[in-house]
Amino acid sequence: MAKPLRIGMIGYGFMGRAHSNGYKRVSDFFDLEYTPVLQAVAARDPAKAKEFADRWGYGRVESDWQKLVAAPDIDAIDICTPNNLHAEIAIEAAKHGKAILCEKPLSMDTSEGERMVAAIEKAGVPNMVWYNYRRIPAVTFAKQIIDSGQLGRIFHYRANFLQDWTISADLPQGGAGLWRLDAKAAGSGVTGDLLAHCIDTAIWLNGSVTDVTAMTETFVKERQHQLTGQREPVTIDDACSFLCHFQNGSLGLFESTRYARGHKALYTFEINGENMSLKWDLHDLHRLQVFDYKDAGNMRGWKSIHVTDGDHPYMDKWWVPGLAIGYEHSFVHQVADFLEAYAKKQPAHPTFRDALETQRVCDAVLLSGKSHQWVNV
Ligand code: NAI
Ligand code: SOE
Repeated sequence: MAKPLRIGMIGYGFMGRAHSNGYKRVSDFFDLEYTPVLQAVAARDPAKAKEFADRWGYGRVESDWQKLVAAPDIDAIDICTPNNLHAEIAIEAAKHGKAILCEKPLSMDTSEGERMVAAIEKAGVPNMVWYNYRRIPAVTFAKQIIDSGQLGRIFHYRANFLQDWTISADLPQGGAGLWRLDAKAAGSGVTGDLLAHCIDTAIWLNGSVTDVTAMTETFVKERQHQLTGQREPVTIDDACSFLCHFQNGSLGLFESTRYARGHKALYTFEINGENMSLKWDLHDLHRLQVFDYKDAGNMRGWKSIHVTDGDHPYMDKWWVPGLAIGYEHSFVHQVADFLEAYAKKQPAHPTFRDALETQRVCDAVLLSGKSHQWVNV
């Protein structure tokens, strides 16, 4: 019988649901030494928290997160709150010796991230950050192909994360649902929210970024704040594009915006090596596009691999070849990988330290956006 890992969840919004689904599904499909137990959820609104707990099967509700991180019946704290609470909760949870799973971006900025890494490493607690796109089978498969060396020397890496939900100048900022527009809650705009995913995947697939030059823009300069009722300056980046060098000598090109009319969550990346190129698109998440220069000349072309076979990453745990899984399964996979690492007392990637590297790139990008200079990471 699997041993319990008792989860204390903080925040019951979008990610609270995505993670809860991951915890609930994982042991049905993966054979693991530990199984998550939905022990308790903490949130400020007791009625809403109770409704969430009842729906998802959490054992009890705590009125504030401080009680949850100190509770003796909790093994792991899952941080699903807006970004400005990640550090405080993680540092406190580390003091209580809890394992910590934290949503992305790790922190509001690099210095806060460094304090978090110092705290969790001092406490020696298991830790992981939810950069879940790594766990989409086609993305993990791209990693396997790249690591096999088949691409040869890498020349280019490019990624986009495009949305369109903040175009209206009437949209308020701050508070429930709109904290992403308020720099005090989010830290930054698209850089920390969307490019952080692209940067995490890029570092994982293509290695470290050495320096960056960026362009940022805030298209709507003032918005009504939901909490104060006042019109206040908008200080997040609405759009951000940057160029970079990777340590392996390749060149990077990244773009993210919430003003690309028609795009809801278009995350794409492409990597070009001397022998092979790979590209992926979140809207067609099961497919990995591959161009292999080693194919016979008259047969060369982009092929589209449907990553659903039993020998593709994670897919032997699901249905029969050809049948699809989706976005939510990336969280199931991340829970499975965390539990496996937890049982073996090994790091679960991306660790807080891995995510700090992404944070450093984000900060360099934001600094370059202001200074209009190249910035070393
Ligand atoms: P959300 O707004 O849907 O939910 C946030 C939750 O935090 C709400 O339940 C809210 O009541 C709670 N909360 C706020 N202040 C609190 C406090 N003081 N104590 C306890 N609970 C508090 O936000 P969402 O979309 O779930 O985002 C949460 C985190 O997840 C963010 O860091 C975000 O960047 C990240 N995220 C990651 C995604 C991914 O792809 N890995 C996708 C969406 C969000
Ligand atoms: C923003 O709309 C958002 O939910 C991000 O916060 C997530 O990290 C991204 O995965 C999807 O878009």
